[in-house]
Amino acid sequence: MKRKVFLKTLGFGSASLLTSSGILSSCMSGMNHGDAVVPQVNAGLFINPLKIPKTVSGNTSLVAQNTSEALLSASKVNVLGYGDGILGPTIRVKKGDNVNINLINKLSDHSNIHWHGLKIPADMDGHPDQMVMTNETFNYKFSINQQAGLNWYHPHLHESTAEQVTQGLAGLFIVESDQEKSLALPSGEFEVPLIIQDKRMASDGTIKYNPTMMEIMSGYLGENILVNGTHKPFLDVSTRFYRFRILNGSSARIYNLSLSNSAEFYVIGSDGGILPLPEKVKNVILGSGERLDILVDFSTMKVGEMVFLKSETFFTMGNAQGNQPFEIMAFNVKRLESDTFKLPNALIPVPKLPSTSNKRVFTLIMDMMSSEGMHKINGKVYKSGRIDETVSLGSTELWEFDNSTGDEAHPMHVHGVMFHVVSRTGGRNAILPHEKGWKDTILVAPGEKVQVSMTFEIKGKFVFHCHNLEHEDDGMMLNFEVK
Ligand SMILES: [Cu+2]
Repeated sequence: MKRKVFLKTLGFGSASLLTSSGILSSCMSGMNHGDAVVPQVNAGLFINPLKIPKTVSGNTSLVAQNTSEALLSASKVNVLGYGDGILGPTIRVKKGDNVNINLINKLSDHSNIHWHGLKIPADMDGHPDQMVMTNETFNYKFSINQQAGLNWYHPHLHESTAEQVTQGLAGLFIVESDQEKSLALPSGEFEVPLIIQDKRMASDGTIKYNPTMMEIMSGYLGENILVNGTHKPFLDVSTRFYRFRILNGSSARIYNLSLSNSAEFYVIGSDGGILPLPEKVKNVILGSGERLDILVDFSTMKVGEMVFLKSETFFTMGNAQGNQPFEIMAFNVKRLESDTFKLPNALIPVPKLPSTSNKRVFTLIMDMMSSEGMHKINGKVYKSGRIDETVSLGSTELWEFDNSTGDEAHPMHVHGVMFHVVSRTGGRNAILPHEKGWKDTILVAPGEKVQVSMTFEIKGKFVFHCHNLEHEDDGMMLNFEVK
């Protein structure tokens, strides 16, 4: 919700806000995460076949529009999408390809597209200043000069990204390469995209987005978990390896992904591509905007068995998150199949970045008395046109996200680069298995300081921000210019 709209619902005009801080503070006193009403994820049977978004090339048109989809029942409800139904197609390109995509905006509001994870020119990146108005078309044209990986696309508007994404505007953007092909990873029907999103819904399935002030702080969590727009989905699998390409496309919800039979699985990639080595894990905590590339070996399971992808509890990400374990989707082991796939010992080497002592520190705070947004980076909320940081083209820098005094998790995303995670101190105190490759979004838990290192190869104006979309819309975003 736009802050000015939110203030109206509290009964304050923005003009009266500065003089009514006493009223505002008494209204908010005692408000903390412990008070946040966190909806419990609904139980139910996993009876809906998993929908798979259609795949298109990098020469296409995306029509952002009002459309409809059956979500909770057989009857369709209004949603947003980049075509017919919720979400958008999976765009699949190869390293070296030229991409030419028209965004046709048929929404009643302005929109744009941010290509999350793509290293492309600043004027194609979907900066919040680059709006595509109703009934206008924008031609996104760029070439793909990066390693294979799972990226995604979504609107990027200051103050209303969360609403458009939650209503359905998001899709996957997969980059392939010959190097990746040489690994002979499971492909075709054995490579399955999973866009995990939580939604708050009316009983007919209509998606609701109207966060309260507490939810702007804690994140707007939904009681329904959808995968690729499918509620309570199942997938029939055979006794072999599958590759799952997972996006946490939720506005705020963090998942602690695991398998219900406690089986180990292999992380082979994260935001920016394939890891140097497969990492055997039992669970991965994934924040909003982060991606995960995993291999699951169903040959260890019996035909007739059902195993769930689930989210376990966790207690490291603030009081609103992780309180409840829940199932996300079911895998029905249906067919016996021999598998020729062998897990490689090594995957794709990740080049080292030059070491650097150029360091910037970004302190993440929440300021409930703020007359602007509550979520601040170095004491500031987002302001269009103000350049907050200037970076030299070609330089390598260390950026530290300091959440040591915070009590909410912040998945911090930097546009226009891929970074390496250099250190995490406090909190979980480690670089986690899925953080050992290229990343563009890093989950910074309460109590943590995380340092990332990156080389700025593209000039122009970009943003970096928290990918908890309620926090982002509240202003937790700054501009930086590379020149
Ligand atoms: Cu945040």
